[in-house]
Amino acid sequence: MKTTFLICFFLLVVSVGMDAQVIRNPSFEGNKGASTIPPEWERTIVGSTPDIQPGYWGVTALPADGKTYISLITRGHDYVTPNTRESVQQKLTLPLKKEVAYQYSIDLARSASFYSSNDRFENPVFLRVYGHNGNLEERELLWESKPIKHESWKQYPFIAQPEKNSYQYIYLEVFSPNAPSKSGNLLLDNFYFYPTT
Ligand SMILES: [Ca+2]
Repeated sequence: MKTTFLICFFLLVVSVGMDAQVIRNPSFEGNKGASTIPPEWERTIVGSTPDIQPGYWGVTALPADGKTYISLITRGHDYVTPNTRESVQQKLTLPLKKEVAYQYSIDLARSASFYSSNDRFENPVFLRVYGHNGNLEERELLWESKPIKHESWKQYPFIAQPEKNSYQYIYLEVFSPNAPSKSGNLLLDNFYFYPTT
């Protein structure tokens, strides 16, 4: 019994240590659907309605990892709700600490087809990764991708190092690289944290 307790305690300590900055459900696995979000992830702002793909809005790409992934869109200047964007976030088990460098990678792609009955969302967009503590007005940009034009998955390694504060939330949002903004999409999968210890 004592041995079992010690083993359990050791595993708990190890798991807590290794849990820091680990992304839960990093592969965005969940029940496919429009305007739905995978377990462990949260909606952010009104009008942000990510989808669990493939199978919706003409998106057919196979997952980079597992069975599902998510899509985020921008709505252009000529859309009924113009210049709006989708995003997702996760409250981390332990915060991203100020002035600590965390190594991640994420797989990104663009779907050549992404449409509703009246609109198309097929322009390239880019991803921004932020940290925040519940107030989006005070979020800090940690990394941004280039505009994602390719339709096959590519892995993007990046370093997230908060400079202003420590952050409880990691927040992913897409932007149009154009002015005026255009409607576009981004597919996201396999958001991976690389422990450095
Ligand atoms: Ca996946």
